[in-house]
Amino acid sequence: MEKELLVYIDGEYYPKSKAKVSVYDHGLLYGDGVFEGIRAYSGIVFKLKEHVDRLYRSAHTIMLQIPVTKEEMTKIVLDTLRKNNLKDAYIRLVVTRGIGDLGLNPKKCPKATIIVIADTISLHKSEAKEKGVTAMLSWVKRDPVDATTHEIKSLNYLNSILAKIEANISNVDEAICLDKNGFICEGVAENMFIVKNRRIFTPPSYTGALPGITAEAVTKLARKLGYEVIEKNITPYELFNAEEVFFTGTAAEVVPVREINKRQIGSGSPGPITKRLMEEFPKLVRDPSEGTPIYQ
Ligand code: PXG
Repeated sequence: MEKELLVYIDGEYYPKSKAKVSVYDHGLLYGDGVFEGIRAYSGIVFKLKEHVDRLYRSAHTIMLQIPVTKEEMTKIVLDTLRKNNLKDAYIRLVVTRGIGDLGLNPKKCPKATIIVIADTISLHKSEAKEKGVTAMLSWVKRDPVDATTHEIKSLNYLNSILAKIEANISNVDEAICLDKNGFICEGVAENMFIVKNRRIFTPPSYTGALPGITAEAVTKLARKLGYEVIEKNITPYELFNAEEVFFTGTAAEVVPVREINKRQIGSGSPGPITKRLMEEFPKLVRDPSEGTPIYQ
């Protein structure tokens, strides 16, 4: 039998099948917590520092005291990868408000719960990614930039899940959420970019999108390759008439979009700028200067 993966919970490692949290944990009862989805490629954790920094910013915003320092958290992530002998991995870092009682008052939760899951990830490119994915504009609007905004990477993902359900029942690969003014915001777990006249546009952060770490890395990469990247409000009309549309995200990486609400995007297959970024991205994520080595 294959050895079970080990999951870190509050200072201990448990085999995957025994890794459990209390039913009184406010992460479960109220979605009260924050998380990060991180990837490691060929022994390097891509942008680990940026993910840990964002986790602490999310926690700070919801006044969740993480009981370890950023340095300790970084070591916990690396140790979990080492325990599992992983080089290519998907890492889920979760901090919940911790165990409380059945009232929502966070005062009842004396200590946050820290969970690190490091699992394997298949690196095979899906056919959808090569051809481009289909998407739809969802009726589910992104929350405005107030308490439940996606700028906070919180455990409240019902907004994204509802949009994903619509994509599933409509038989398309992904859903795109608009902001409350009707401008393009982001995918369910991806940021969005469009290409027009060789220039790249992406929605501004005040639409309530998560400030994506992949989006930032891809923006820098695109600028290095000589493309202009501009933050601007994007309308559905501009999206439908873009030459190219692509998503970015830790799980998604760089993914071309070929159809939105049955309108063909550009030529209907991945455009030259998206293809160029998809070509360069695997090199970027394996660049030691862009991440943290697991084994040194
Ligand atoms: N928007 C939202 C709402 C997200 O949740 C992104 C954009 C892309 O951000 P990054 O920093 O990853 O480039 C996300 C990322 C999961 C999972 O397991 C979710 C994300 C990332 C990885 C895994 O659902 N969300």
